[in-house]
Amino acid sequence: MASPAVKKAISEAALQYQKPEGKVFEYGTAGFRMKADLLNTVVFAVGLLAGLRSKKLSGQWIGVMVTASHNPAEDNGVKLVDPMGEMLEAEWETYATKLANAPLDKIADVYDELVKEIDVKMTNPARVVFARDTRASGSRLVGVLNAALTATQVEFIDFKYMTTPQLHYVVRCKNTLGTQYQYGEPSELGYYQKLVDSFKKVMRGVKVQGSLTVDCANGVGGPKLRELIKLLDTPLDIKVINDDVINPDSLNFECGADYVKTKQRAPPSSKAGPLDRCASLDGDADRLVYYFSDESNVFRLLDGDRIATLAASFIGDLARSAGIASKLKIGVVQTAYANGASTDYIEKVLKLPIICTNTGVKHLHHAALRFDVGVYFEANGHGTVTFSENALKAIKNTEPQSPAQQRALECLQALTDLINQAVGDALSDMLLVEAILAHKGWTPKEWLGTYTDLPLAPERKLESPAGLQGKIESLQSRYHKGRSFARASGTEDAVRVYAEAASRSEADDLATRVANAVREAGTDGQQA
Ligand code: 16G
Ligand code: MG
Repeated sequence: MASPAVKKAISEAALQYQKPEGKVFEYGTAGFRMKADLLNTVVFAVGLLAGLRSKKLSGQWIGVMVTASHNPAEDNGVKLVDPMGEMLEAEWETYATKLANAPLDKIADVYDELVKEIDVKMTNPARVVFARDTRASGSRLVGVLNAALTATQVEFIDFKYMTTPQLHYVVRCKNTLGTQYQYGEPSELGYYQKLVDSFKKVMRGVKVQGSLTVDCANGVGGPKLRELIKLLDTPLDIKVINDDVINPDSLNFECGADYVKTKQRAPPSSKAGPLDRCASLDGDADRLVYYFSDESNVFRLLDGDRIATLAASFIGDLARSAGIASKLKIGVVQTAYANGASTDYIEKVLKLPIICTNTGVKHLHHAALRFDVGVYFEANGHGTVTFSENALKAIKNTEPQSPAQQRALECLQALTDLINQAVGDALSDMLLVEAILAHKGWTPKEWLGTYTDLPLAPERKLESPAGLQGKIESLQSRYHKGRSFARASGTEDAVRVYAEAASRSEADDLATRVANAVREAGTDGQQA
């Protein structure tokens, strides 16, 4: 039971805020995300829950990230990070939803009911770390978070501005400190140091060709990338663009990974020449896509599917050179958004098993843990590689019989540090891609040449219910290599329609027909 003093403190603190009328909140794939001015009471509830989660887990550190990722500048959001840097356990999403919807004059009672329902030992310590992206509303929301944590007597550390993956890293470091699994120093500097040291080890004896232009979405990734570059005194020529965090409206505006992926074009601000490597981060730097324009100035995208195939092929080759391939189960995790050509390539050329999961990092991450080396990426650029304990042991304990084997083992070892295993991380993924391209001696054109994407139609958004699988399947069977699906968005009030086929016109046609079928099934659906 919560003490009367704590309940009183919660009630008093809560009354400073006003709950938006008639709004129902739901903790979804991206936590809570909406217009920033609606978020005060939601953030307050998340602060209360973070403390409870920590107490429930015997005082382990829990993270709270205030960000709305690739959304427009006027939005914001908040999500919880579990002790190993993973997404909040699914069952707790419902508790978050419950607290966020509690009327303010009852919130202390709902808190107390949750304490009983979850069976939280209130005498346990509670510890929380939090950070935010560069949105103007962030400081107000962090103030609200502070009020909730103070009311419930939670120990906390404010890490100020951080990328989402940096906060995940810090949470994992805090909870592994002093153990044999210590993940790194729990500080921003510790994060850079780990990346820089491991990148140098991976890069021993190889050189990066040409330069890389990185579009930072005018978000928190910009200043953080600049910090990283300062410490990376290697011959990596990185040109930073779209790193304006002063003008609040520039965030994600005509730039960033989401813009590039959905519009299938480079940000207008990009000055890169033909065949130059380019990359875009999203607003909180947990998504990464690459691209370039070819000799005919045609835009070429290298998205999450491409990063997955690149990483899987490289790690597979290294495992073979290191003589440990037979000990490791390497696999790839994708969602239905993965281009069919990438799936074919992984199965037929790389000969690796694939797991297909629902959209959302938590689903991919959990599936990846079923492999010794689990490469997971969403097509939109969220992803990373996980290494099992068995993999880490095999890499560490194998006695090399030749210099080549030794080099492969060293490289794998360094990769386990370079890759952020807590969560997908655009900065870490970027160094991974740069290292692999350098090892392979590949230009982006050679990377693109590994297979040919099936054409896809631009995504359709509809406001009506899904659930038309049979109809969709019969429609897609009429097209050569046709594949389509519709799903309810977890971040917007919309249904998304995806379609690919052997040619662009067939993909467009299929998308239109599926969209119509969804619309007919809906009440008053309309294309957005
Ligand atoms: C969230 C998810 C992302 C997913 C996207 C789908 C995380 C950290 N983020 O941004 O993985 O691709 O939602 O959005 O899990 P949608 O449901 O609106 O299509
Ligand atoms: Mg993001």
